Amino acid sequence: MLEELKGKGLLIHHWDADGICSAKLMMEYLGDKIVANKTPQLGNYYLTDEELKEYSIYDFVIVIDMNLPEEHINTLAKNAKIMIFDHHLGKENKKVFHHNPVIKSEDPDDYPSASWIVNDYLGNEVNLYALLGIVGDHEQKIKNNPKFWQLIQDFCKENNLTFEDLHKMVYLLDTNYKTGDKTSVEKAPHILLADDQPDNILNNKTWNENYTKLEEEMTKQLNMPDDEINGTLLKRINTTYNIISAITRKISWKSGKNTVVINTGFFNDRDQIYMRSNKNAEPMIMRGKELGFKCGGKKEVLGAIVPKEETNSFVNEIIEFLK
Ligand SMILES: [Mn+2]
Repeated sequence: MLEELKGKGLLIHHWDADGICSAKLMMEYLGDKIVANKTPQLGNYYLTDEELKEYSIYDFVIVIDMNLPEEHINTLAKNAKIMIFDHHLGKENKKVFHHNPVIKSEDPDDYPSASWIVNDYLGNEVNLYALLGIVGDHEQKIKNNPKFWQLIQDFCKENNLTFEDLHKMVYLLDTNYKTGDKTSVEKAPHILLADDQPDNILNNKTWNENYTKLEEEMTKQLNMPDDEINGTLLKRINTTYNIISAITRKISWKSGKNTVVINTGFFNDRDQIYMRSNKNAEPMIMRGKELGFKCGGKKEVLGAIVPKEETNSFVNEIIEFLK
């Protein structure tokens, strides 16, 4: 399939470490056939009208680690050949090449990241970038996945790295989106392509400076009190940093409880809502979409962008759902 791609290609990827590492792998494989790589406006799991227009000039578009709305994919497909590589929940789009084992009823534990799916599809051996995507999406939790935990340990041993080194690398890659810097996210795969050594990530000056700033903000937000309603931890934050998913993870993994976080500070007109649950989040994701929100997620995760006046009622529904 990839061999048949002709002309000028655009790569659209998620802004996190998994998206960046997947992009690096795909750009390495396709070389100068990819003339541009873009991430959506940070926080948007969709494309704006301007982006859709701007992206209509390419011969092919590859979308990685993002479940963009079906109608946006279909719009892009009017002018270009589309290939999607993803592991988020959603509906299969049969009109385009849609490589997502998770929506084809495969076990998500066997496909822990987009980077793994892409690397496997490309026929590459296990490498740093395939694994960084996994560590980025699962962090410490990957230790509960015997197959991949073994692979990671073997890789670390062979390459004189520790799991903590990998964890630090993904954290550094994630600083690009957490500080709200879209251009830096788009530059990151090029930085990885230019130098394949782990130290290229670990010693990156800007990413390390970001890291310090973000640690301070995370600590500040985590120290604010949470509420608990019917066994669900609820936290309201007001920050311009895109750290809602990191905050939600920290709280839910530490407590083992269902967690809902609301950030009122990222968008002017809308709130970010994030949930981590101990049960399958899919019905709630569908409900969010039904209500017309930008909403998506994975087995145990929901992320939504909600008009401010609808935040409370949606949060109440989530808490009811989790009860
Ligand atoms: Mn991912």
